[in-house]
Amino acid sequence: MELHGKKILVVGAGRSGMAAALFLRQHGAQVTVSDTRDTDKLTRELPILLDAGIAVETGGHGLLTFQQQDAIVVSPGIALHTPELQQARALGIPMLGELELAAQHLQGSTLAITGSNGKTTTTTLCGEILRASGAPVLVGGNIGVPAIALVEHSQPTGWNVLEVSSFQLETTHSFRPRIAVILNITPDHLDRHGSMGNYIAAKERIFAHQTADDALVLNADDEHTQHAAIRAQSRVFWFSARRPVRQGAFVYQDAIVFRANEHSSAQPILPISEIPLKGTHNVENVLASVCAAMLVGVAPETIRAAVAGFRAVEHRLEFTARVQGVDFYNDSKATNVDATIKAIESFPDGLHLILGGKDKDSDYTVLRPLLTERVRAVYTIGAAAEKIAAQIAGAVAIHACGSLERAVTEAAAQAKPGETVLLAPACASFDQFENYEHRGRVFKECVLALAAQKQEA
Ligand code: UMA
Ligand code: ADP
Repeated sequence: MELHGKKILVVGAGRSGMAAALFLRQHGAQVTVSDTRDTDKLTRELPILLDAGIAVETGGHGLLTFQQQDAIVVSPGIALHTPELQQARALGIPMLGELELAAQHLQGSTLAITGSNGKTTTTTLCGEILRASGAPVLVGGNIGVPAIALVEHSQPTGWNVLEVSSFQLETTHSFRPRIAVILNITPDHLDRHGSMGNYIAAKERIFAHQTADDALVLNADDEHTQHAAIRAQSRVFWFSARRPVRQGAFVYQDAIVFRANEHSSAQPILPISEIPLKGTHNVENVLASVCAAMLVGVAPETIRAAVAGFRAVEHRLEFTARVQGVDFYNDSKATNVDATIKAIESFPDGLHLILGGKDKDSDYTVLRPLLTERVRAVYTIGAAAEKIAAQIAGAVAIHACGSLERAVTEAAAQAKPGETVLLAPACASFDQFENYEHRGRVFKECVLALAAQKQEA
């Protein structure tokens, strides 16, 4: 898309919108940014935008603003069915996301990773493995640094490792990663996508423009990614923690091995015992990373060393402290039910589990068998507390706590030495916190305060 002189509206002045607006302006577009936040909530953003010569609409989206544009760049957090965007679509104004814009300008090859869970862990690990191989590597996307902000640093011989979300994929039209990974597809963001079918369709856009020159890495043990293979034009590689695969990465005799094609033998990459992360789900993340790295051409010994040196990303089953024999784990990023299941499965039993927050139209009844098997008590917080309590009633003891602070205190009082207090809330955080990082930080502060208090006593 030619940008010079074009009138382009950027919707949303968050991380994605700010980076897109500045990029577009630098490339000579006439840019307007529209945000529902009021001026007094945009004190950091406004001077940056105005200094760059960007027009700004605050406090809502005006229908007129959306009519007079050559193109509209939509932030990932904004649903496409908002009235202003629907009207613009009816007028035939091209609409794209910041990921699509980035894809049109990034140099080098792209390794893109999506999935309901494990994206950040796998993206970070892939970035570290590729970097260890000596290639110029940039890491960004949904993980935090917008893909468009990577463009100016991207190199023709380099790799762009991108975490991509369903929200970002929904507004792509030509995005074509050389290697695409779908880790898993389990219910998430159904409040935004409306149905599981729409959510899956958005995820599958990661390979929609791939050709036989590209590779697609899929989870052989996930129902939805199994079906996705039928629609792929690219070469499909599989990973499995349970069984050998035709081509791809799998676990064999307690080691991760890679098979380049169905005629070749499996090559050992690293023993499972060297993976420094908890849980089978992290074995899956390592399998996907190994598969992608082998397709890039990284040497097995480089992969092995990079995996061994990897540490859990903050707020993902992160060990916080041991207080009077009780371990505290922060898995604030468990913002959906499947991530909570994986977190519970990472511990044998004796769990005190903090659940709750902003509901995403989730079904918590699926937690019931695991709660009965491994969890001593659940401590509910936030807006979803009543729904959760109703759906898990009878499976486990429930303490209604309201706030995270109270949940930590209550769980600490109930837990015996050798047991574990786990924050893996299965919900978004926005009812009580700025985001999941904020929630994780509050949890850790409460635990550390408790530790200090117990030391004094
Ligand atoms: N806004 C409007 N109109 C609306 C709704 C929102 O103007 O109708 C404005 C808000 O006032 C705010 C801005 O839009 O100023 C927020 O935009 P955004 O929600 O798209 O958030 P960004 O700050 O741009 O961050 C986005 C991603 N956010 C979402 O997808 C919700 C970030 O992923 C991503 O890191 C960032 O771009 C850079 O790529 C976060 C996320 O929660 C971590 N992702 C979801 C997830 O991981 O589950 C998908
Ligand atoms: P994402 O970026 O997709 O949210 P993260 O790596 O940040 O993924 O992990 C999010 C949550 O999901 C954390 O609670 C983490 O413990 C859990 N998790 C990580 N990898 C997986 C996986 N492969 N399958 C299921 N859950 C996972």
